[in-house]
Amino acid sequence: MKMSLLKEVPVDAFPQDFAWGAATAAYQIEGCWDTDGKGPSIWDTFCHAKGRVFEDQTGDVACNSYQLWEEDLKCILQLGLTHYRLSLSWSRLLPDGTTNYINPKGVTYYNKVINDLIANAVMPMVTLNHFDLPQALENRGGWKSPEIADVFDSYARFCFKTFGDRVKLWITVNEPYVCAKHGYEDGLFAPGLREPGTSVYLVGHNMLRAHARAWHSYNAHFRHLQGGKVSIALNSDWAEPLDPSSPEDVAATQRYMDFILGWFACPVFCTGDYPETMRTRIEARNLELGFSEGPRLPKFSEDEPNPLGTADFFALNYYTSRKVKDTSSHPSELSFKGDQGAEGVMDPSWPICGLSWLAVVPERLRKLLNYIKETYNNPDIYITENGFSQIGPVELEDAERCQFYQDTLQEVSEAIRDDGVSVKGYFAWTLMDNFEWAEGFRARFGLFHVDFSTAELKRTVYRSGTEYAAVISRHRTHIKLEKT
Ligand code: GBH
Repeated sequence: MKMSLLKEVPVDAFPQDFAWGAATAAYQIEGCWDTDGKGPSIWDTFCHAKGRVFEDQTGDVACNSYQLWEEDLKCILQLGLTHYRLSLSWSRLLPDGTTNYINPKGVTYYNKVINDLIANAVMPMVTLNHFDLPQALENRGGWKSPEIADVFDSYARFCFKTFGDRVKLWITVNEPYVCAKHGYEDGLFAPGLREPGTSVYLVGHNMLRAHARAWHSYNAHFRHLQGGKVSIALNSDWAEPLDPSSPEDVAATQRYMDFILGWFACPVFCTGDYPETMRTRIEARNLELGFSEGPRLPKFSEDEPNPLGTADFFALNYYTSRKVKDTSSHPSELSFKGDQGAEGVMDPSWPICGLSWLAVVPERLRKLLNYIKETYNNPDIYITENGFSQIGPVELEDAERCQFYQDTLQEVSEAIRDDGVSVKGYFAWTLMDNFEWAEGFRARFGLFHVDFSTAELKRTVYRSGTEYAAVISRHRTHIKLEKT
């Protein structure tokens, strides 16, 4: 018997109904990009355009989960997950993005996934949109167009109506920050636009409007029948000042957090508007740069539901942290970074796992959880993503990732037990190696390895998967003992 690397996770610190999960996203796993009536999404277009993704790889096949769902289910059961987070491909259900035409094969597929999960006592958490906007909607302006809120709301209602008798945990959109910043500011993600300092805020705004509309629809028409919960998944780094004795760095650190997390969390959980720091900085920069075409950071209209109060829990995606230095007086062009006036750097002592942006600092997760508790009025928190990537030769004996999960779950347990943070669940990113967006298949985050070199796409558990399963199983045993 090998020594267990996760044996020290104090399972007794986790509540009995804690959600032990893993997460995936449709475009990253499903493949069958044009099978059975699926319409294209912006990620299909983006990958097919060449030059955008590592080695021009695509999600055309990915893990082929559209055909191999039962293999995924085996992985889920082998881990003993209590929850599984998946996303729906909007254009598989609604090929042109609207409810004018519903693709019955898409409905059948997700019904099977959801029913199989429930038959095995695994609770689904379903994300309505994880980056893969229908291309037909992009052609009408996509997230930049104000009408998207209405179209998204119709899609959301359709999903609540179709799947909501069984799905009780919903995420409207995944990571509006990443979608807006990488999709419209840097062009790293679909739709690949580089429109610095303008579209990013418009897209973020319309995502918030769309989310708020969908939450209100659920609240008014479905909650009393279905009794579920709806939120929006927000990614955030943890930030701390590079020089703690510099008031400029301290202020920049707050701005850094405000421009990532506060941008969305403040409207939803705090004030119903963007953080004051964002408004102030952006207005000051408009004057400085002589920019006069509109407010850039839009205002929430009185004529539609405000985002305040439109989340039934806090959904956090956490990966990494930064030390922040003030750059507010550096000259710069119109851009999000320039507005933020803060630069995040890595501490040279922090180890990097795989991807260059991913410094491994699990202990900062506890700080971020406490920050959320203090700043956003002690919400119930689900960690909807967190993980560790591998690059280079495949190592099924992924001791470093095991250590990462050990350290992370230790931090979560302390946040719960010692700090009183209401953490309700943890979703490892990700169930299995998959299409890591612009990085293609070279970065592997899975608890299962997927062999992309043959058509079988065989799933094999990593050591970390086995160890995560052991933690979940120990928690189950602990609950049984407590009950007797
Ligand atoms: C999440 O996105 C996604 O929800 C998930 O689908 C994804 O697989 C997972 O995280 C792992 O990445 O510093 O210029 O190199 C996170 C998206 C993309 C955010 C890369 C940070 C760094 C770009 N991340 N980005 S750069």
